[in-house]
Amino acid sequence: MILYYAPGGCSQACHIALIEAGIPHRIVKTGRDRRTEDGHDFNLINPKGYTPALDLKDGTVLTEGLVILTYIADTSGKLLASSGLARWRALEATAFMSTEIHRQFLPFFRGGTTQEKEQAAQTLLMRFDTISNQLGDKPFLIGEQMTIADCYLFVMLSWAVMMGVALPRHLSDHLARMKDLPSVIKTLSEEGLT
Ligand SMILES: N[C@@H](CCC(=O)N[C@@H](CS)C(=O)NCC(=O)O)C(=O)O
Repeated sequence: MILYYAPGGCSQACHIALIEAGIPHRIVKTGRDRRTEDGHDFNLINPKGYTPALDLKDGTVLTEGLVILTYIADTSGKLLASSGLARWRALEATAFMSTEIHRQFLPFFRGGTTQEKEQAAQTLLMRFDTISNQLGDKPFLIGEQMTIADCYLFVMLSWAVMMGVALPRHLSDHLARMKDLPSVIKTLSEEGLT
């Protein structure tokens, strides 16, 4: 498989998941100019123009982080329960992050006004509070095992720290735990972020 990614972007959740799941893959960096590091027009690979995109080896390309993460989990049998409430809670949390949290960072990444950033930071505090209550003292969001929700959460928490958004203690602890995982260390190193 080939993961098209942007260093430190939301694609990082898929990168962590691929490594954690042990799926053979390679990664291809994609620039803001929509060129891949190996010289291709990324718009021809994913006409939506954004990362992540996952080439399933036969030229079939999957997009949307939530779907790619679910595909990685279902293909590997790791990072997501195959049935039952734990599966739906993990998907629920991942959807919450991909829709309700991710977009709140837009004013920070796209040169929003101070007022827009302050408003977004307020909403982020509320959203992170919800996730923090769900996490509590558990090692991972859904329980004892890491799931795709933790991969996504890692990226959202990293962005929050980068943008100076204060995190509840449970979430800063979660971020610190994730940073120590071999899969996360490898991901950051491969993305040139260490
Ligand atoms: N709906 C997409 C959004 C992906 C997305 O926002 N990707 C960002 C990086 S975090 C990107 O590539 N932005 C570049 C652009 O939109 O031109 C998903 O959930 O995967």
